[in-house]
Amino acid sequence: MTTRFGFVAIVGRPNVGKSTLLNHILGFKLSITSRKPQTTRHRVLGIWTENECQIAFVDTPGMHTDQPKAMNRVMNQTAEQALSGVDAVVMLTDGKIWNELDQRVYEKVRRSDAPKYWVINKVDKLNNKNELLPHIQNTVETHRFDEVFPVSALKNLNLEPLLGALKLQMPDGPFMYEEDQITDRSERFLTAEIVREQIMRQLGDEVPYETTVEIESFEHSGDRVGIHALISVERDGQKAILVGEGGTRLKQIGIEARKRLENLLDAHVALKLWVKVRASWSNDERALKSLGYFESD
Ligand SMILES: Nc1nc2c(ncn2[C@@H]2O[C@H](COP(=O)(O)OP(=O)(O)OP(=O)(O)O)[C@@H](O)[C@H]2O)c(=O)[nH]1
Ligand SMILES: [Mg+2]
Repeated sequence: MTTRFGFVAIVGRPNVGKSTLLNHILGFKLSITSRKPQTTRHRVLGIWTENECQIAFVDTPGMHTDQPKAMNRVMNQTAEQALSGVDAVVMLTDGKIWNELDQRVYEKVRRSDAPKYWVINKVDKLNNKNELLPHIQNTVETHRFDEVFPVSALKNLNLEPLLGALKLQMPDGPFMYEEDQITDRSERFLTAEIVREQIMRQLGDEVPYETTVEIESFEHSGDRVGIHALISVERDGQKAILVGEGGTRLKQIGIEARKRLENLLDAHVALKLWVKVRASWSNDERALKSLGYFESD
């Protein structure tokens, strides 16, 4: 059997639904999602295998405006680097919107030699799909895409034709991953992400962007997994909000994260969360590196 294997980068500005698209293609909730922009911070590989074709999808942080903070720089770099050496690029936008940030993403996408697919996501929010036609016509006059796919990642609408087009672009070659492998990321990484997802989802805007999660210990014993996770924030006030009155907020984060972890790990999970103040970690290159925020090394 001749097999095919290739990489596909999923790029776009924050919050357009990149991680949701990846999860729905895989049929598995791999990459964390939330209503807040800048949920994804790391490159996450999602591996999709069907019959003779394997595609490694690269989920990326949303490309946003250049901001002085080191972490924003790193997130933008991670997204841009994902464009090199891939066999196809999927650029996502949201409904009828094409704004300045989308344009900035396009400027990067344009430089790639790979086939480029424009995926217009969240079409379930439109009353009438015909509303999209003028938007598509106007945009493709000045932007070069190989094909356009209006989809709803959340509702699994129209994902098959997109996958069909991507499959055709994958070069002949051996699979790079096992057929049942779903990601290149470790259980520890996914565990830290699941805790961070709850922080993104349960807290307002002030805390999550200056929060990071490290797994201090991760121990299997029989059908139980014991996990200690350390949450770092930048200021005392953030710690107080995160912990909540009498520890209620932290407890709720732990409860929700544990449910997802038991699913992921298929085991009973004992999860302990700690919160520590570590001043300005998100603007300190060395701290970022030690926390795993440099993907290119
Ligand atoms: N209505 C609707 N909502 C969607 C769709 N796809 C994603 N969303 C929602 O959009 C929000 C952002 O989704 P994510 O998948 O986290 O977006 P992202 O592009 O990965 O965001 P960043 O990682 O922050 O760049 C979430 O609340 C999703 O549920 C869709 O097809 N329809
Ligand atoms: Mg994401």
